[in-house]
Amino acid sequence: MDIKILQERFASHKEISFRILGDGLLMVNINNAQASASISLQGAMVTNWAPLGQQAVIWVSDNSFYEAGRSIRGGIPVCWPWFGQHETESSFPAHGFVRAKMWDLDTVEQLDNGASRLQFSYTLTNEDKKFWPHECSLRLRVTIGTQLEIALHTHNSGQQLFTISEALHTYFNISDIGKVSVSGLEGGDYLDKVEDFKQKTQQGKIIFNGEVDRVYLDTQGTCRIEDPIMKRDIVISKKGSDSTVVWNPWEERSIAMVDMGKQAYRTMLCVETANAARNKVAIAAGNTHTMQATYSLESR
Ligand code: TA6
Repeated sequence: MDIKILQERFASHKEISFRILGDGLLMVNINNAQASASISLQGAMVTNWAPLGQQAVIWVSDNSFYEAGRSIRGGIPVCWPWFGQHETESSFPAHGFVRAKMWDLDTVEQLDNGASRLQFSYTLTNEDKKFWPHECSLRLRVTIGTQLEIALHTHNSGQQLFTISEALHTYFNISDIGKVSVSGLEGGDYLDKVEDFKQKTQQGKIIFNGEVDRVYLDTQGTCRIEDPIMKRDIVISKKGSDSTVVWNPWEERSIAMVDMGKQAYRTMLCVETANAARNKVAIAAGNTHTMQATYSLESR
């Protein structure tokens, strides 16, 4: 996908612009009356969203790489067609393979309510067949306004049912991990990846004083990241998702990740809209499955 082709194709849309980041990542910037955002065409990854007058809601590491084939650390990675490690092939990339692939930007719409709606698609290549031998098409619809809405559509265009796990692996920008809490998952069962996937039940709100890496199962409700320092709640609602992943790497894991940095974990928190573990999704031939997350801010 060439920047000049995109600039010509969407020349009438004054609310978007294109630029090259790092050593060649093609980005689309959106500035409308309600918000600003940035999306990398590699992975169709939202790397920034801020409603007008608000601090950034999406976090990206200061040490992130911006290079072809490597997922940016932060933003909203699209994990598909599996979440986490592949079930049987340890050599396969974690979180699937589409987050490091070039997607197409197909349409840009200016909605009546002032939001901008961009639709991306990824067409699997022959090379991808070694990871995923099924006929299917993938679309991501991003709506940028006072809310951010992300919808991931998987269409099974083949003759056989297939099963996926998936996540919108969103990194949220917070004041300090020691000061925030997450509500909405109270009483939920979760797999604790820090204790070898041991199943536990969430008691009260989630607070953070060490590494947290949990897959909450059978959870369809709205979550909130409550941030008393930034005086805001980040409200996370969803459709078509039965799992919610909560992750903060804490200091030791943060230091071990070359694209994170020693203190980076203090100002980020992942609350991911997902279908994972026993919530994997079977998609019959000819059917389309949609998983959608919507983010909004409320003052505290
Ligand atoms: O969603 C949490 C998690 O599965 C963690 O276990 C950690 O691996 C994180 O994703 C980041 O994964 P990545 O492959 O992007 O480094």
